[in-house]
Amino acid sequence: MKTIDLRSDTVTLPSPQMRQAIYEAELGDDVFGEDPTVQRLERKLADLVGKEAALLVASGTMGNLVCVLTHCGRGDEVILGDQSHTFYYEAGGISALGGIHPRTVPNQRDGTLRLEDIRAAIRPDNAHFPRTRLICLENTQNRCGGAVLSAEYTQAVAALAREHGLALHLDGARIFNAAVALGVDAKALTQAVESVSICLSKGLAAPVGSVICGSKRFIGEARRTRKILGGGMRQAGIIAAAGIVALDTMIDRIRDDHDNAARLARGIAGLSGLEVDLTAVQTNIVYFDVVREGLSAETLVSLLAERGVKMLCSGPGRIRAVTHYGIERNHIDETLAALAGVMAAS
Ligand code: TLP
Repeated sequence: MKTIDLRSDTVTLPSPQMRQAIYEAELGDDVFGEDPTVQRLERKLADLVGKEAALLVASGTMGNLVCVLTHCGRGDEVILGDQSHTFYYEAGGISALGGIHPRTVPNQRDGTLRLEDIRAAIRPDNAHFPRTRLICLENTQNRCGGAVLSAEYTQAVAALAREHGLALHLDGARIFNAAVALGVDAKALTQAVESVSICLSKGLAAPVGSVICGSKRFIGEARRTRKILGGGMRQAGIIAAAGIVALDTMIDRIRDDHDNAARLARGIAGLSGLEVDLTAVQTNIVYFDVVREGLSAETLVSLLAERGVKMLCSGPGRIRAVTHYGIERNHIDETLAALAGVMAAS
C-alpha cells in the first residue's frame, strides 16, 4: 500500500535533479570558507531576500537559535508569539543555551502579534527587569494554520522595534509559501527585518538545511555563534547543491501545494464530524477538529494510518495535514475518500 504522508512538508524526498546536483557538487572545506557550492547557495538566497549575506545552517531550529543567540546576550529578553515555533517546538534552546528570557504575547488567529501587546511587553529601563533586545515573527505561522503575515504588518512591527532600539528576527521557515500566497517577491516580506531564517527542507523539498540572512556584520557574528554550537560543517556543498536546485525549481511549484491544501480543506468541510475554518487555510497547512462524540483525534489518526494516510495530532481534538512536493491532486482525493470511509465507520 502506498502511503500518503501529510504529517509535514519536512518528509519530502529530494528530486532526481537534486540527487544529480549532490553527486556532481564542487566541494571544499566550508569552515575554511572554501566550499564554492555553499558560497553559491548563500549568495543566491541573500539576493532572493535582499540581504547582504547569508549562512548555511543544519536546520530551521538551528537557524532561529543562531539568530537569537547572535542578537541577544544572557539575561536579555525576546518578545515572541505564544504559538511561535521558537517558543513551542525548539526545546527551550534559547534559554537552555543562551540564557535568554522568552516573553510571549498571544498569537492572533491570523498569525500576527498585536502591536499594542508587543508595545506593552517592551521593558522600561529598570534594574529589576531583563533588557528587551529582540522581537521575533514567524511567516508563515505554522500553529496558526500556515497563516501569512503581510509586508505592511512586518513593516509596522519593524517600525515599533526601531522606535525602541530593538532588532526584529523572522522565522521564515516557509517564507516562500507566504510570498507565493501573497503574490509578492520574498524581499517585500524580509526587507524590514534584521535577520531571517529560511528552510530548504520544507516546501522547497531539499533533504537538509536552512539558511539565515542578514547584514554582513550580523552574518559574521552568526558564523561565530554557529561554530560555538558545533554547526560549522566541512564539505557542506553536498547539502547546498540540493538547496540551489530547490531554489531554482521548487518556488513556483509551491502554488500546487496551496491548491491541494485548499482542496483538502473544502473536502473536510463537507464531512460530518469534522470541522475546518476554510478562511484559515492560506498556504499548505490544514488544521481541522474532530467533533464526533466518542472519536478522538488520536483514534482518527490511527484509523487513517491503517488506510495508508498519515496525519499528525496537534492538540486535543485537533489534526494537522500538510501538502508538499510528491503530493498530487489524486492523493488529496484518495485522502478524502479515506477520511470519509473512517468517519462513516466511526
Ligand atoms: N516545524 C516542524 C515541526 O517542528 C513542528 C513541522 O513539521 O512543521 N520554524 C518553523 C515555522 C517550523 O515549522 C519548523 C519545523 C522549524 C522552524 C524548525 O525546522 P527544523 O525542523 O529544520 O529544525
